[in-house]
Amino acid sequence: MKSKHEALILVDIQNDFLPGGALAVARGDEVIPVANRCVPEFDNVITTQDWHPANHSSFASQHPGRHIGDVVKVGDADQVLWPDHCVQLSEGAAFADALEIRCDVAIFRKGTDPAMDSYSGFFDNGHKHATGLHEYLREHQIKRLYIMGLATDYCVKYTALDAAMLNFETSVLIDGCRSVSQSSGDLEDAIDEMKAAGVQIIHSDEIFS
Ligand code: VGL
Ligand code: ZN
Repeated sequence: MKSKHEALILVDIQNDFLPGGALAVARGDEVIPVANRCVPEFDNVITTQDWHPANHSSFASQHPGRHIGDVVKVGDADQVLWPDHCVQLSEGAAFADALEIRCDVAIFRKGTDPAMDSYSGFFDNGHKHATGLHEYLREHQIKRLYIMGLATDYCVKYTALDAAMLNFETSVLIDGCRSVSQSSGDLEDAIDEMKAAGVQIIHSDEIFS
């Protein structure tokens, strides 16, 4: 059992990121049994939930003539265009059915502003608006974070980078993550970037030792 100063953050384990979903991550369903093994070890379990309005500016459908995967300017920011996904209240936005989370889990929703995307569970991509996760962790005197979920190279990475920047001792449970990118180089880059920021990359078995 982990101490009360430690928390598990389950990033975006939602139907649309699973095989068959709108923004399917290859083998994304494989993170679920890892999460289900880890959850009982923690007093503090937090989930993030990608939670977009139907007209979200990260959706290629909102940019006539542009395609999924294109990068466009939204305001000052570069925005990768995605298929419509995780629309508020849709089945795709719901947590995976097989995910065994207790009713006391804290949920932080992100990507709710139509004009700004939010990969991190802490801040939007412009670092202007906070989700409340940082305050929540401070109030609960959490010092150490274990992060896993979907996707390694987007929401897991940016959540972990912000966690480290905010001075949490941060570990990513890498066997509990899957990446959007199909090219192994991009995944390696994401891992290197997290390590360089002081994030530990560990296997979930290590939390049981
Ligand atoms: C994510 C792309 C768009 C993620 C969310 O959860 O990694 N990726 N929205
Ligand atoms: Zn999204």
